[in-house]
Amino acid sequence: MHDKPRLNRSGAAPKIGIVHLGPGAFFRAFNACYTHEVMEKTGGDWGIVAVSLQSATARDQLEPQGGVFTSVTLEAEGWNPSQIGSIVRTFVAPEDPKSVIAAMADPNVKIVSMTITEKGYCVSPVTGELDLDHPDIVHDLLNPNNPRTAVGFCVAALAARRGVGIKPFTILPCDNLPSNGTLARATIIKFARQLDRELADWIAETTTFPSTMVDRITPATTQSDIDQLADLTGYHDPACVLHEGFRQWVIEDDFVDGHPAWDVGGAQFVASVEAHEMMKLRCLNGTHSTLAYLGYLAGYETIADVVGDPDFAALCEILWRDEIIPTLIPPDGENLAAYCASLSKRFENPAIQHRTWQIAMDGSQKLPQRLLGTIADNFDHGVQPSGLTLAVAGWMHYVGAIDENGDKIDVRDPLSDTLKAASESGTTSASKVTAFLELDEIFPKKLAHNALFVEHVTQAYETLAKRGAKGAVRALISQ
Ligand code: CS2
Repeated sequence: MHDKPRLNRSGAAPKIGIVHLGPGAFFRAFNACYTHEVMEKTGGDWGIVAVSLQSATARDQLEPQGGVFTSVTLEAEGWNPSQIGSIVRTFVAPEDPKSVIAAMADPNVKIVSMTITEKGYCVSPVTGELDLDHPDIVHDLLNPNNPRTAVGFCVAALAARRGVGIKPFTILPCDNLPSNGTLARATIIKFARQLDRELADWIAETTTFPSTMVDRITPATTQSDIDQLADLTGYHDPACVLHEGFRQWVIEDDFVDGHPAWDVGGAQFVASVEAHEMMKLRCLNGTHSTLAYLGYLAGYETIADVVGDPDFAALCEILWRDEIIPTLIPPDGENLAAYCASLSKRFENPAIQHRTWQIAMDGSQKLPQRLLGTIADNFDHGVQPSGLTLAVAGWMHYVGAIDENGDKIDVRDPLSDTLKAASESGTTSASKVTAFLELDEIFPKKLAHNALFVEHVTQAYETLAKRGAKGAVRALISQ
């Protein structure tokens, strides 16, 4: 334990105006910082009640220090810490769901935002709709006043607000999913319709669900980070977050009852975020996942380590130039080549210890919007995307949970058992790849039945088996 005093709030906490679901590192490095800055600069009652839907970690880190935490910007000159005071309370939903619903039903709460990761939306990848057979959704439909999911809590709170005649809140998804607002709207209305058609109609008519694009590279905080910060500041702060200086927030301007002036912190309010979302999901997250799987298999610990290998840096350039940028429409004001050049610099940042293992998590939930859509678009335009196909083959090897040295990989994925079984199907690359492609909760049938894709991903899988990730990347960039 530290001999340093615990960080704590000095002065009054802001009045609450936002409930946020998913108080993880990204939320603290992103939403909480923007909102803190708005209140510092322009005031406003935008204090945040943070709600963890599962773990007590964030609550146990934040409550003892009044919700205040340290945001550390990792700059070339070193660490730049600043204290963030926008979080006022932190709840652990399973401990007291009724208090969470009450907090969301408070008439002063105008926004419910969320960073619940891709799997938090309980969407069936096959239908793209709310999965009514998802065990937590089944539970919440049977126990609507004692929910477990973001969908369940939003509908219970909206029902409470409707019941006492107050307007709804705006629901603001902040996860790496295309059209995340549209997705949240569809899932919440579908869930509500199972319970009460009139409630569902009220939500559809009165509630707004703006989509957003969010971007700030934020590695998981380590104990070493906490210790180093304590030495730097003299305070013990287990809730601290470390992140790059870059950040970008593009938000559809569609709010029921106002919003913080996040644009004072550089956020952009637009009519549609679709082009920004596609640019970011494909250019950043697509290459992130590519580097994570192939880089991990090649033995690299962090993204900076991976792009420090010239062959992997060259692979990124090929992906951006030949396989990703051609599938995109540039958002207004953005130059895609320049955007990717800036990504290259961001990935190279040695101060950002962003582990390939962390980014490799939940690939079954990430691949469709980061890689598979881009691959399908390439094929639709007569292009064989060999780099992205190698990335998919790399993922297949990664989820086989044995690395190139024969050591176990700690694969974190909701479908890890299913994926392991697919990797053990038969003894040939073709049989294993076929088993993966039959997983229609990941691979759209059109792509899984594309003979060219099947042929090339099988070849890539075989090349990885024979030559390893470094050999396979070297071969690809030498073509
Ligand atoms: C990363 C993202 O962990 C991952 O999957 O690709 O968290 C990435 O760091 C952010 O989207 C950057 O904005």
